[in-house]
Amino acid sequence: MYNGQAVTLKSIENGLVELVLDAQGAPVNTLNSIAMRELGEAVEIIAADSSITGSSIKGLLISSAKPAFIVGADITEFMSMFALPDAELQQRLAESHALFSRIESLPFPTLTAVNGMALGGGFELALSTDFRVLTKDARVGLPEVNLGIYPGWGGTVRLSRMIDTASAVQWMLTGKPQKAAVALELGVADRLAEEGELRAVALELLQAAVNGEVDFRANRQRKRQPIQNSSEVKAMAAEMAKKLDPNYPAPIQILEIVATHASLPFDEALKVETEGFTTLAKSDAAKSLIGLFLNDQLLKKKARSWSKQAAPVKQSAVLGAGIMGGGVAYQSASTGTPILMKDIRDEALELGINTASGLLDKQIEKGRLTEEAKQAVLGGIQPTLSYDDFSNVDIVVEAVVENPAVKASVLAEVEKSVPATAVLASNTSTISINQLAESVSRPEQFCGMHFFNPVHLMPLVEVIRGSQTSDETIARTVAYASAMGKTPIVVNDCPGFLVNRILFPYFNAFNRLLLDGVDFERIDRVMEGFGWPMGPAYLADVVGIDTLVHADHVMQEGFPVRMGHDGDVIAAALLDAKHLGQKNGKGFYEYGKDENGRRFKKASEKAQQLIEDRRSAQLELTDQQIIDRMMIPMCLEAALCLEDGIVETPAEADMGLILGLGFPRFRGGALRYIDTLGLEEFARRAEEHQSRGALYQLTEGFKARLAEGRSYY
Ligand code: T1G
Repeated sequence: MYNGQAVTLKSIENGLVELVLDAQGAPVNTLNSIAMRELGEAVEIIAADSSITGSSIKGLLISSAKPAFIVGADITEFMSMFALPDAELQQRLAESHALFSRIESLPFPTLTAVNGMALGGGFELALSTDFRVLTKDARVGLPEVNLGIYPGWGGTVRLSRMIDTASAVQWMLTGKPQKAAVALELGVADRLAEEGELRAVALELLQAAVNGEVDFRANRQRKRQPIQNSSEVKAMAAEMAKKLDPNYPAPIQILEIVATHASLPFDEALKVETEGFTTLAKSDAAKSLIGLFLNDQLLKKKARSWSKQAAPVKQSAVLGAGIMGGGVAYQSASTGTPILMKDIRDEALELGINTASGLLDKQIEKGRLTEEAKQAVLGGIQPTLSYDDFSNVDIVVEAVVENPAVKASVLAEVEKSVPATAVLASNTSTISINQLAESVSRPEQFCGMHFFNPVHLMPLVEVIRGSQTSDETIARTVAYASAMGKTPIVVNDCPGFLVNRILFPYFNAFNRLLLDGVDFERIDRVMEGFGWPMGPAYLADVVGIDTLVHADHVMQEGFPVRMGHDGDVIAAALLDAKHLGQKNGKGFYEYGKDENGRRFKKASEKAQQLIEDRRSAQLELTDQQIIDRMMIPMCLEAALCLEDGIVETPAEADMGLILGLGFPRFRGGALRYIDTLGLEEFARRAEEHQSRGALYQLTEGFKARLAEGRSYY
């Protein structure tokens, strides 16, 4: 009947026809323009045939020939539509609505068989049929909110009329794939089937509907009726909207349009959905969030490419059982790579094992792990005080104290005990990889492997290439990081590597603002309003003032012009006053518990006084000027890291900041932020603050881009 590149229509048993999604040459089925066109053509054939009296077609089954049903619209292609004028974008959406409504008005029962995943537009297609049968391990959902948009092909209307509206709103607000059992319980799935029985169960239900044993028209009516308790929906939506972050417009819009179209007839409700969609599609947040999805795909591709070249890592080892070493041991063992955990003191080893055990207990409490699995993971960590068992180790992560001499001696020592092919990787956060490479006899097999604290939560691992590091070493280290469930980014050696190098101009700018008389509580409020999880003063307390001062010296030596000599005047003064930050309860803020045991954080008068004693100006700045003063040095350093070849792509630079620092996702990263402002506007703002030091100097590469109008994405 119809054979396309992505869609096949064939006649099966008893007057049933089947639409099979199977995008040729693609890893997954997406509803790209080819698939949508072919779906339309195939549905037209069905509709034309069924309009003829005595048509043989009695029912329609939609299925997939791939391991997953459909993962959604093709994001890259769909995003390109966002540049269209509103009216044209709305017209495109209306065409998709028309296709789904065409399916919904066929004169016989229709059913979708879902295997694997039905997400976004794929799930919206499934919602347009009368019935849905899912495999028990299938997942369905509407993840569009993660992209800064919302379902644009009728999902906000159909789902909120097929299940209770509160659940429908939760599905759309969280964007999470939902279990098949939940879909069945809520009524958006009609049957569940074992993996190998999906087709049989689907055809049985479809045949029952064809035979009139199940009323398919009732399902259609349910979708087309306005929501009964629409006034309660409006009240619920208004209440929920108050708790949402205004920096992310999509969840707010979802609540608004569901509340608006709840009481409307079906076709008018679709129009409300379409009108609201175009506003969101053009938002900066949508551009940034879709950009992050595409960045993530790039990082996955690069990690897969490295991993393909890598020799396997069957046995690893970590030197140092402290917070980082214990975290590496836990992460390695809990993702299936057995690891030796070496230290020089029994107590340290005990602490490392207890840390891992505590993390596993938390997994058990959450019902994600059994006691037996916990023991298996702990069995994958072999504590040791010697190198005796290092003869079959494939990679060693050095995570001893942040002291160059100690690291150098430990690396030289362990190298004698491991196979000649083993990789040595240092978890150092501030010491030059090239410098440490001088302590080993096989520098080509040495690199950096910088985890972020806490290791089990922070996704990023910087894999740092020294000047002599071989590709094999990088490949093996990337493969091991990926096997640990981490996101590796390969960077070249320089002070601070990628993330800390970009972070320090931000801290230096903060220091400059304090000396210019701006209050640190206000700076924190402004930067948290910008979207950072913590303002710079709070972040400094969490990182640790001593750590900050130490790292700042490394950055000052590395980049004397930009990273200034007054970069840490305030932090050094806090350190002198024994204000170490959260670790000893006082830094910029004081931390403790009040008489009711409630934690408090309040500005430290001592900190305020020592800042006042060092203040050299009293500038009156607007909030936007504070944001510019903080963000411009960070963005320029990211630009410089790209120009200096520390990182290969804007995507990797931005993902490093998102994953390593918690850079606000809706802003997409430092280089995305420059693009959002526009290079000219960014340059104008940098010019405004030139007098506050070299941190605001435009880089040569930036100037070239500015002259050519070449954005970062
Ligand atoms: N568009 C294009 N390619 C996609 C894609 C998509 N939506 N989803 C996955 N891919 C590709 C991906 O690039 C990779 O390709 C391969 O599939 C495997 O992906 C109108 C507007 C589905 C959970 O947001 O969340 O529908 O690199 O490596 O880890 O209302 O991909 O192998 O060449 O990530 O197993 C809504 C996005 C779209 C789902 C699978 N849908 N995708 O994860 O594999 S908007 C989504 C994912 C929409 C409508 C709206 C994940 C996954 P390659 P992968 P995975």
